[in-house]
Amino acid sequence: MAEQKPDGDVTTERTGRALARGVRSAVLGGLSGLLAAGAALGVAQLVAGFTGPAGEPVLAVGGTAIDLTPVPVKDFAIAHFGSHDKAVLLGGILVMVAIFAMGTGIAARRWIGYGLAGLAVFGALGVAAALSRPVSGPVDAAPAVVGAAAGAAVLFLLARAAVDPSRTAAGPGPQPVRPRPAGQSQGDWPGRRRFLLTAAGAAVLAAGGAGLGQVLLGRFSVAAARDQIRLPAPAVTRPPVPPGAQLRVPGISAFTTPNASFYRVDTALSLPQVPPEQWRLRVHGMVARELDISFGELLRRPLTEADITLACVSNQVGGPYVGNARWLGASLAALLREAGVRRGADQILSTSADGWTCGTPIETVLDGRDALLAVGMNGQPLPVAHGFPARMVVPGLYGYVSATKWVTDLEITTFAAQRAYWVQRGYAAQAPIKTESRIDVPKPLAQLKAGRTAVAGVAWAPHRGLDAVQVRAGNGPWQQARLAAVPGLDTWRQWVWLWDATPGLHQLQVRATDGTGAIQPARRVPIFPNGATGRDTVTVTVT
Ligand SMILES: Nc1nc2c(c(=O)[nH]1)N[C@H]1C(S)=C(S)[C@@H](COP(=O)(O)O)O[C@H]1N2
Ligand SMILES: [Mo]
Repeated sequence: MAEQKPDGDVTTERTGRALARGVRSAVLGGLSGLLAAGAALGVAQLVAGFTGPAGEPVLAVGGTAIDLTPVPVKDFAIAHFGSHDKAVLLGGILVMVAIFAMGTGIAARRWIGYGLAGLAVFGALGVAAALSRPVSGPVDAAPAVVGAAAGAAVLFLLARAAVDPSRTAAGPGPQPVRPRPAGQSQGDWPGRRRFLLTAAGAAVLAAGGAGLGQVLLGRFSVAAARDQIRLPAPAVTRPPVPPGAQLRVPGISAFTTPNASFYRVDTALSLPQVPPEQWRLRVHGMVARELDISFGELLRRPLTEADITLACVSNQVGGPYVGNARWLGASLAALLREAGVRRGADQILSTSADGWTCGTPIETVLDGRDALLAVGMNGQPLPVAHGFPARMVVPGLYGYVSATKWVTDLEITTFAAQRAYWVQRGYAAQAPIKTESRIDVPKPLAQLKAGRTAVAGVAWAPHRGLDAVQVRAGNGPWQQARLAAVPGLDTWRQWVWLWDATPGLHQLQVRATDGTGAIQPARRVPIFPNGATGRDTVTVTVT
């Protein structure tokens, strides 16, 4: 373009210098924006280290995003990212912050007001998110406010350092080109040293604030308090799980899922840290007597052991969001009887320390099943990820209508009067776990040798019990699988079928029959609004 001009040489040099200056300005602007945002987040984390985790702006924005996420997007996230959905969300937020910060930094090169406005927006979002969390107080606005102020100071100092003295005014339009001072190269610009020093200071502020904040936030961890807990012996013990519950088939799901590999599903971006000495459970609403019990009082109640399979409504056919544990807890029914449920009440609306809500039918809790206020899982205090210090577990109901973790409040009410978290988002208010079966081995697309092959897995219909499992290859006849022993009606059940595999491509299919004689439906329905149905199918090649 410049070459076409008659005064080519001068114009080319001038255009080249202008271009270099433009690129440099964009790089400096983008970098300044990133450093300002980094300092803002670092300082915010440091302040949150004093005021508490609820005000940490990235987590607050993430938590708000989760609550506002439309159901289909949430189902997509759970299906595609699984337990990594939270890491993906946080990563996405940080990428968006970085892009916004670079844009703001570049705009701030034109006029610092744009930059300050950008940081104000950034801070306001953080404040709004922090204050709208169910468990936050006014003090939780502090991290975002102080962080945004720190970011603004950093942006201002960087802008002042990086100002180009060869430009007379900060306004747009052509700028006079001044001769470069002798001995100064293209990469060397006035203010460079000052900019670099300021940038290094901002980076230290960002990293130091984040690191120190992280350490301070560690004060809120309940890991040490959990280690101190000694669970009392159960008043109602169960015999050990019968050895016959575990088939000797390599690759089959363990009958008792170890705590460390138990699936985790919840809306909590950072795990609620509820100190047991501060924990209280309030039982109120349509009751004769309100109750308010401490963790010590809960441990002094008669505790029951029970093997119960927990399943998530978001589990796809064949999916991983199901697990079985031996729980230890106080009877929920006994607690309700003590409070005296008033006539007409039909729902327990339970609330967690982080403000999530869950609606459970009172009738189900009172019908004699082992509905628990659990404190132990497989011989350990509840892991923090699974609800420490106390959670609900009710056999036969999907987790979102029964299994409140970090539970602190039970309101006795009606389904007509109150809708819980997922019910507000369209999920069914009544959600018994559907009869399901899963093929654990062989794995999908496995290459097998012809001959005797174990096809095995688990099937569940908690509280109805599991009576039969049938398997077939291709369109062959349904064959009875052998069922493992079970300790009761409330757990899943292992099954195995010895298949005489012949060469070719085969589709293996499974279906279960529950204790009422009903066969698991073949019809595929999606997770929404009350759980998926269909048959788990695995395709294998036999040679
Ligand atoms: N506080 C709280 N409790 C909760 C949830 C939640 O989001 N918050 N999710 C529920 C759902 S949908 C399921 S399936 C179970 C999962 O329990 P787990 O994570 O211990 O496997 O917890 C339930 N309890
Ligand atoms: Mo769930």
